[in-house]
Amino acid sequence: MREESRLSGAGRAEPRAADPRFAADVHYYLSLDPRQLPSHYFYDALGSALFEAICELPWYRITRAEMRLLARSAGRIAAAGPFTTLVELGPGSGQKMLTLLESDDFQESALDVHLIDVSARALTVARETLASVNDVRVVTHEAPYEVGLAQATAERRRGGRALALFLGSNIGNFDPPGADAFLRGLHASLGRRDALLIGADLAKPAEELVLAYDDPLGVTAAFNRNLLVRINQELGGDFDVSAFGHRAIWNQAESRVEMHLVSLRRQAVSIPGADLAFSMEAGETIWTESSYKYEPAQIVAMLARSGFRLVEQWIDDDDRFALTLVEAA
Ligand code: AVI
Repeated sequence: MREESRLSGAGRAEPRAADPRFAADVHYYLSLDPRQLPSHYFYDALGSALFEAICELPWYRITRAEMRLLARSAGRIAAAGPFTTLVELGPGSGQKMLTLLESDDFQESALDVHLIDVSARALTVARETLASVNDVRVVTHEAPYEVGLAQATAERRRGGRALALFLGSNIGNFDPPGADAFLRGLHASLGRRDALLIGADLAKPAEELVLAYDDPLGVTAAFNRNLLVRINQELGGDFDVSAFGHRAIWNQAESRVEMHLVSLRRQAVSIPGADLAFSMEAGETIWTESSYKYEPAQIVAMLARSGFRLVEQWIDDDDRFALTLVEAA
């Protein structure tokens, strides 16, 4: 749960009680050359709110493209069942699950819906979104994905099949070996004939991609810089947040958009909660995120390497996004 930061007499935020894993990761990743930070730390309360705002931006089209595809393909997805259990890893507001459940084809049988997230607040919002759907039992798991998925599949009805959803191109935030390992883990938790629906963004012209990750309103820049705010608040860091620029680049060779924070001047940084002090030169960067973009066949191949076979793939040609339905072989 988010703890409010407390201001000391000098007006400086005292560190909040920090997650020891966050402190260890900040120490490790900021000591690498080039300096890095893992992108999953973007999502504190403010970071999650900024991400929701990003999804509304006209230049960031992933969310809308995926919603269109879900509405269009819901009947075909349901026909690949019947499923008795739906499990969503990172349900966000619950709108995508709602789109599926509102389709007539999913309304024919009673369903258990499991929502998995480390954020209690996200789970509450998603549960409220789904409250109006009839004949659905919603179970929330405030847990890492692997833990929640194991709990959800252990609870499945005897003989019933599960459909897991991993949407929003979250797979793109893993590097290729990490994505393979993650998908292999999902495969190990699912039973034979269980299905996985995965949403992934496709490669497209560089200008479009850079605009999606460096928007003219500066929302993505704030999302990126908030990682430094979080380090200051939770680990007592003294990053001068305004002395960092936001940079988004398309790395064609690796097929990924990279986000970096660029130090605008030489500066000394101390982060007592992570037992770290260092200085940064003007122009030196912290690499904060990779967002891999795929070709449709690469997605199928990646899933096949982890033991899944293709059922069907749907492509949104306007915004170049793919929804891929596979079954555990
Ligand atoms: C959550 N994830 C899939 C987003 C993405 O597109 O990589 C996070 C994001 N970063 C910048 N804008 C959105």
